[in-house]
Amino acid sequence: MQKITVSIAAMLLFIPALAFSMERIAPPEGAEVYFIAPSDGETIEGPVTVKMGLRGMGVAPAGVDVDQTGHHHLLVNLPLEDVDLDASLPFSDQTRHFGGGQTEASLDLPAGTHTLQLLFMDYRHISFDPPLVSEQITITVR
Ligand SMILES: [Cu+2]
Repeated sequence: MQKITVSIAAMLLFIPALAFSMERIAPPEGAEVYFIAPSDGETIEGPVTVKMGLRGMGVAPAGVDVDQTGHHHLLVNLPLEDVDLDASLPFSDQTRHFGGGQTEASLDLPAGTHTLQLLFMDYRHISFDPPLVSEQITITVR
């Protein structure tokens, strides 16, 4: 009985530590995120089809904690320097989540020039350390 009490006490101590831990995870060696489409400098008739590429890791839905997986995010007209990589990424038009595990998306963007950058994050929407980002590309929507 005493053993059970001790185990439960240990679990109660451990659970809050897990819930609030925002330690960033190191990605596997050689993991890479990149655009399959569009290409940098491309002029496109909207809507824009974005195809997200990933090497060396797997895609899993948000909230599913499987080792060496995560989900795609797209920064729209937002420089990486403006993202707090130690916090959970907010949901906005500039920070889009593909938490269903999507690798392709259709974007409605107004006519003009836009920058796009992929950011691959873990099941908690937290960046890996170092961050897994694509190059930032610039497209023009007609
Ligand atoms: Cu997310």
